[in-house]
Amino acid sequence: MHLADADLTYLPAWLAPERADAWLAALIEQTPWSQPRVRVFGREHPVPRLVAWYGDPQAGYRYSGQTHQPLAWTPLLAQIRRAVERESGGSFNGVLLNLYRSGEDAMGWHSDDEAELGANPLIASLSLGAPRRFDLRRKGGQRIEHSLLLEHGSLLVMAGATQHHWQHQVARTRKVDAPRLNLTFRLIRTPA
Ligand SMILES: O=C(O)CCC(=O)C(=O)O
Ligand SMILES: [Mn+2]
Repeated sequence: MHLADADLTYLPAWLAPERADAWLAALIEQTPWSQPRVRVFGREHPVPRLVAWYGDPQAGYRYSGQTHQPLAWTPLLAQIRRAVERESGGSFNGVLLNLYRSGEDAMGWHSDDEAELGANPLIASLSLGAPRRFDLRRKGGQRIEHSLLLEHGSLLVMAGATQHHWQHQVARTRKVDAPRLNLTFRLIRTPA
């Protein structure tokens, strides 16, 4: 797929379905989920999903307006990290887990352009569970210019200047009532 000023590689069946099923079940069950609260226009709301941040001890990361100290890599997450590094050619010191419990859970428009990630971050995103639509629009734009259906066991690699020019979202939908787990592997260059 070609999108100007973006560098996206989508591998739909990166994992065999049985392996994807096993990882999904184990990760949902092993993870100490939390639901941060964010201030939007002066009012506090819980984010519409559950999250966990894992990483090397120094990989503090700021998201949803708070600094998060990493949980220690589990054997399973360390194994997944190695597989994702081999595939993407990147090296990562943290992974953000987002659990969308149903189509009611979502993530609003943003770019992964936090200063801690440096310029042109490589981000590898593993999706497990219910397929959800991943939309892209230009920064400063309103129109969705491209959408990908992120399937069970798929890997999406975002590289180059993608985060500089584009925003992404996972919108709410009434069409999905099953959970989806997304893992985004990141390299924190200057810890928060
Ligand atoms: O759930 C997804 O596919 C996207 C997650 C995401 O954009 C993020 O964690 O920054
Ligand atoms: Mn993102």
